[in-house]
Amino acid sequence: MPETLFINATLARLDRESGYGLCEHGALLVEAGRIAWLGPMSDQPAVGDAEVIDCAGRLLTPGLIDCHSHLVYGGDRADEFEMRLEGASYAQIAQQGGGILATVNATRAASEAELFEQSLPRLDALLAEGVTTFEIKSGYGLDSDNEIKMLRVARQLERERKIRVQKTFLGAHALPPEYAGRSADYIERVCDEMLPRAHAEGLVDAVDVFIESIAFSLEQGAKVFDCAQALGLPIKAHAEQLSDLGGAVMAAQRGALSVDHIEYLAADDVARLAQSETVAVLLPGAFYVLRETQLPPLAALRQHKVPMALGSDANPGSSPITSLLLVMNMACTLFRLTPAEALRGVTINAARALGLQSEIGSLEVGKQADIVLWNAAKPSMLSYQIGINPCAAVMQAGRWRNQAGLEK
Ligand code: DI6
Ligand code: FE
Repeated sequence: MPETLFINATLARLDRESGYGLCEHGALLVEAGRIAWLGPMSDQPAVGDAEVIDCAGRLLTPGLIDCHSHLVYGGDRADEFEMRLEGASYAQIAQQGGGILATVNATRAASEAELFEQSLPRLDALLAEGVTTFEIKSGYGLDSDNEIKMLRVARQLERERKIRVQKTFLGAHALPPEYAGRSADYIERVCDEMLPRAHAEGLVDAVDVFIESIAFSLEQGAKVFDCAQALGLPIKAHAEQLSDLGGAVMAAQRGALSVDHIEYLAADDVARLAQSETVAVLLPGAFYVLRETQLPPLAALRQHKVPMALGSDANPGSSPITSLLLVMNMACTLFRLTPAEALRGVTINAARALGLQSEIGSLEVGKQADIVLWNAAKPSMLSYQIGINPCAAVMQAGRWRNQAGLEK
């Protein structure tokens, strides 16, 4: 693999406790798929026959990381969107077979090939904005075969596009219709059959549970975590999205990688999160689409230095969004994150939320060379603009993935 030397770059290294870690007039050397050196051009080491990329002052960041998505699913829910705007209530839509269960039906009905074909454009939209690592959850199959089918599609997307996909088992996302009124039985099935089978196929990097009044209880969540941890798998939780059931603290006390949504997390509980390494994953896309008004406890998260990450939450119901740049903008506008917090949220802190911080998420010597060159001179541009894609070129593990905007 040839060496690549970037020169005249504005490096956002994301290598410190806060801020961008900017280095202007910087250079960065890639060797054997890893970052071999970076720093001011004035200190640049001599290199042999490396490919030299003159960035002309433009910005280089680590590859973006979408640490929370449900982008593998069948069908869409545009009709429901339309019905709601024409005055139908959520309950009416549910009675007509809408909501999560509509997506469960469409996902179950789709073959693996159809699911792949439907999911690829969503993945490609995120890829085009410089995303190099994805997390993709199951959770619309809700039985062994269909959960495994979803995770196989996630693996196939990873292989097809030569990206990194972390696969998360979310069997406890909703109660399938055949278990109506028998949620304890379903959780037993998740623990005794569905999760062990998916894990045996090597399809599970982490286990997530939707702990919510409309989904599973705190005790049921804890039970699934017991099973996950007995298999040696990391855990994470959808928690405190619509109400405060204590899911985030319970998950953090068990060493969860992340707790996600957390709009209803009490500020007083944030100190308890800070006692673990758990990352707070904020999902402004769902907040926007559901027109929520309860903000996550941002002041407390900052005060206790809980790392904050951002995800697309790409899903057909509450977040039909496949733009991580738009999510960064929403995080700034709706949650009042600073642009530096937003960029950290889709790089180093997103890496932490996936347990991959020693490998990706910042520009540091030894890390995998996942690098984006932007048609922008400063990092605030990434959060500021809506509807333009400034991604010029993407390198993944030292190989060019998209170099359309690259001038050599
Ligand atoms: N929280 C959400 O907002 C989505 N899932 C979840 O756990 C909703 C998913 C959907 O409506 O399809
Ligand atoms: Fe989600």
